[in-house]
Amino acid sequence: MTDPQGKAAEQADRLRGLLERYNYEYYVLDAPSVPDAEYDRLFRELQALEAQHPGLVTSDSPTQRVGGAPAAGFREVRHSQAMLSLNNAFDDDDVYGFDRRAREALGDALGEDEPIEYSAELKYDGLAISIRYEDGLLAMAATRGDGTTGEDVTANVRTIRAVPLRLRQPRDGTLPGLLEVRGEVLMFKADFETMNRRQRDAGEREFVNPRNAAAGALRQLDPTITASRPLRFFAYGVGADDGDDAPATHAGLLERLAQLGLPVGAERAVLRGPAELLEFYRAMRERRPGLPYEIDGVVYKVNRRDWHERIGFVARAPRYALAHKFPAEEALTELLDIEVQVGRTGVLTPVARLKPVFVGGTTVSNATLHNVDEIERKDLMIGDTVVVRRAGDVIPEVVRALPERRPSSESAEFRRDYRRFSMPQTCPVCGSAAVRAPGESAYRCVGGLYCSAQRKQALLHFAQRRAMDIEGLGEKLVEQLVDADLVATPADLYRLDLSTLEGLERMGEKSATNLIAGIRASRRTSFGRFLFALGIRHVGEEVARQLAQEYGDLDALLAEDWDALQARKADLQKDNARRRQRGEALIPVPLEGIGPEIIESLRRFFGERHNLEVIDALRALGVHWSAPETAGGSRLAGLSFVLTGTLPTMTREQAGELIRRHGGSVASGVSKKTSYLVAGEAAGSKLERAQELGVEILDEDGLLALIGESQ
Ligand code: 9MJ
Repeated sequence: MTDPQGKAAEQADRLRGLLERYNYEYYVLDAPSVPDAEYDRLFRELQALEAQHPGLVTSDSPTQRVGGAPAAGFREVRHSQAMLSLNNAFDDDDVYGFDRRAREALGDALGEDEPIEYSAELKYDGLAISIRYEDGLLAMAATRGDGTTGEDVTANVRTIRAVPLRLRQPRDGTLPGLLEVRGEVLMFKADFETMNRRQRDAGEREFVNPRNAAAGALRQLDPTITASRPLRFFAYGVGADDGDDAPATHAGLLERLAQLGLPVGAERAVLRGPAELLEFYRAMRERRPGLPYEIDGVVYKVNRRDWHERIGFVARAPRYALAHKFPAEEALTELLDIEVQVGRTGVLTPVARLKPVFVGGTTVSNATLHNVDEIERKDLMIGDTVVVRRAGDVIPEVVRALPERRPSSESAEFRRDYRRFSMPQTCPVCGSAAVRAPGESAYRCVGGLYCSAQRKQALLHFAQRRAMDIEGLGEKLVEQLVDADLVATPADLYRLDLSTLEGLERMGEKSATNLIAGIRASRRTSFGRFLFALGIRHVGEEVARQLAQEYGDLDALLAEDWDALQARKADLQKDNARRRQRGEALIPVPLEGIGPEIIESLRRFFGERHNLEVIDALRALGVHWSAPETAGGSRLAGLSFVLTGTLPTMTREQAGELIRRHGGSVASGVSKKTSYLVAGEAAGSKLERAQELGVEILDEDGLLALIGESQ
């Protein structure tokens, strides 16, 4: 072809093909092959070309997702096949009952001991829609509505890039003449956060959760607004379908939808019998917090589609499918009071006392409020009705208040039951001043170890498993020991005797003997653990380990001139900056990664006579360490590990210790620098991240083999 029009048509075709392919890779395969900027560049090129040659514009061109003027309202549409709702299950019994009823309905079709095969998938927390494709082209999209009649939201759904405007030609098979795809429109958590940040920056109202944001976006009369909201789509079923290759199973149907270029969730499985369904449910409940989108449960569907009719319906819900819901992560309750807790480093933390409420699978009666700024930002009043959230294993938190539930501020009720919180000027435990350092949001009690709350927390920190690992020394006991003035510093623990302990509440001879043994056993430790146990501000496990490795022993650390070290580091860093510019080799900086804040904290801690006395006393009472940190050799030197999931024979702490003993390091998050991810049972988002980055993945045996310890 040589004529310019023909050339332009060819180029427009080529651009559309590329854009469709990149879109498909991004939204359906979840495996983009080009940067977003390249997509945008090609898109603009196509736009320019179509502007020059308006005759070349096709209705399924990627440039035609947003079009048309705002509508006055949505047209009603009748679904050609009803959009079903699902029956819900809330516990194991409901799932067994579902399986039993399906078996009964199937009768002879099923062998006596033959389990029913199910297709299991996630239950996306979004909005159900139906999208009609005619000869492969998106013709109409409608909300579920009441299941029979919904609203025509075609213009809005066309703006969702995850929804193809044209179905892909499947490798084997033909395009159906008519296909109604059913699925869920939703918003990813990260996109929701970004969008809310933008709203906040622009002084606009924030959205409550991704589901509401998605619903709001879909119901916009102006599709350009919908286009600016990051919506996604997952397909999970069909309505009308005149394809000549109708799959025999639901799993096969999902596979066919994916073949046609529709996004289908990757977390799905074919399972046999109710016990396997429950296993799937539990695994997904574990993975829920790490998923990029919100789910409110899982869905089971009898896999054989010809059995669906046999099993039938009850009211409007099929008996061949079941939604097994997770416990709700948010609930409403009453904010009864705000109390102030004192932490190990003296930080005063406001804590909400709540009317007990069942949320996220447990009863919650306390929740963190983080700090005063948060209370102000959320405009909380004691007496308010509040939303409490408990997601996965995270600490329950008060998300927001419902100020619209407050009685009028003039009313007697309001004056009686509602009040604002203010931070006390003094520590509620010891009465010392509570001060707020400039630039910090936290108030801190200046009482130090004079403050019994800080003393208790310091002792618990000292005794914890990852520090001195004193078995049997829990919160209740520390409370008693401090309140009875039996223990003031960690050294006092090693002075306790049997008769003193036996005199305590709920302390028999046996537990007292065990505790004494636990305390004695803790005396043998490692230098790193000991440093961590001291509770020096900013010195966590990893920094403590680094210090232990660098100094080897306590005396070297105590002899350090911190001011001189600080100056030396600063000089070297300046020197290195110059060397880097000139392309010269860099000089290693001591305690790389340990910044001025930590060094200042060390200087203060070891400059305090009282602390040195406690350390001397601990040593005099038999606390000791011998093993250098890399006693096991250095097979893993220079390698960085991340641990996730449950390992078969050791805890993650033990595996970490093992890695470090062989010279490796352990980080908390997966990055390009990670050498290996060690993954156990129920590994979640870290595993996904490692797979994305191509980080090598090991199981426990693999780790042992690497070290050379496997038999
Ligand atoms: C959701 N919400 O993810 C169904 N759903 O199937 C899945 N909803 C459904 N399936 C039949 N995965 C009616 C509704």
